Amino acid sequence: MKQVLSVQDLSCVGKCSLTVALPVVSAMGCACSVLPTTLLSTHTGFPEPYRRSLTGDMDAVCDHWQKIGADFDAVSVGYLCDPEQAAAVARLLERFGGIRVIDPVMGDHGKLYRSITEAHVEAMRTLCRKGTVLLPNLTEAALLTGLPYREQPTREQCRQLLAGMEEFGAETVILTGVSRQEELGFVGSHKGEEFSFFAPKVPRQCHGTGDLFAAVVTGALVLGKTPSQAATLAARFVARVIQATKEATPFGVSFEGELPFLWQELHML
Ligand code: PXL
Repeated sequence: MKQVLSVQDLSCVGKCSLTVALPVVSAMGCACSVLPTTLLSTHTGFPEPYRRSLTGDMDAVCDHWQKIGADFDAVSVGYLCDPEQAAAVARLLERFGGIRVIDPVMGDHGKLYRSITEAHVEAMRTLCRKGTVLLPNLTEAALLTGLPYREQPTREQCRQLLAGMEEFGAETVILTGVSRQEELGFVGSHKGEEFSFFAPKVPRQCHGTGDLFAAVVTGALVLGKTPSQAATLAARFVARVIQATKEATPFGVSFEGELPFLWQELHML
């Protein structure tokens, strides 16, 4: 069985990060190990969550894994709380192998999430240099590359963002949340070759969908699918999940009932 390690926060209420990666990766038939980087009572979309950083525990956890011979076919990195945590994850990626999927979660719609600083952005630039696959949204790609943020970039502007992100050295870059008039999708490049996918836009802002996308991409890649297949499956799954979510709230999306779709579509590829 393929072994995935998911490295991100454990937000106890409000589906995102580990609470979506675990069920999704498992539903795809892969084993999902976890390294919670911070314990939060909720994600930061709720006011004033309780939080306890686990940055100081990460190296000791990795030491133990190395002792018992644990290793992974893919490591998937999501939301990190501070620059020190990004440095600890960079050390982890030196020790454990496989495909490194990095979602540089820092903001959306042109704005940083609460508590993300310029030092954090700089630490994420360093971390991105260790990725095989980078999954920035438009906001994160603009922040990381220094290019201007645009709500609806043209094809050429997407290409410039992709080219800027490619300079971090990853094989694959997928720009997520690319908005056109009536459509939403992604634009990617794999070893310089472009691919994209767009679906009709559902006018609903749902929390945690980027984390779902990253989990599906990781599962599909570790099972040997191409980056284009993996990202298209992820986008179709997320579109269904948004459709199934009747009311967008910070508690999260209704992805559970769509897991059989994910399994079926995965096995049709
Ligand atoms: O879904 C991204 C995410 C993950 N984890 C935490 C967050 C966010 C976005 O706000 O706050 C803690």
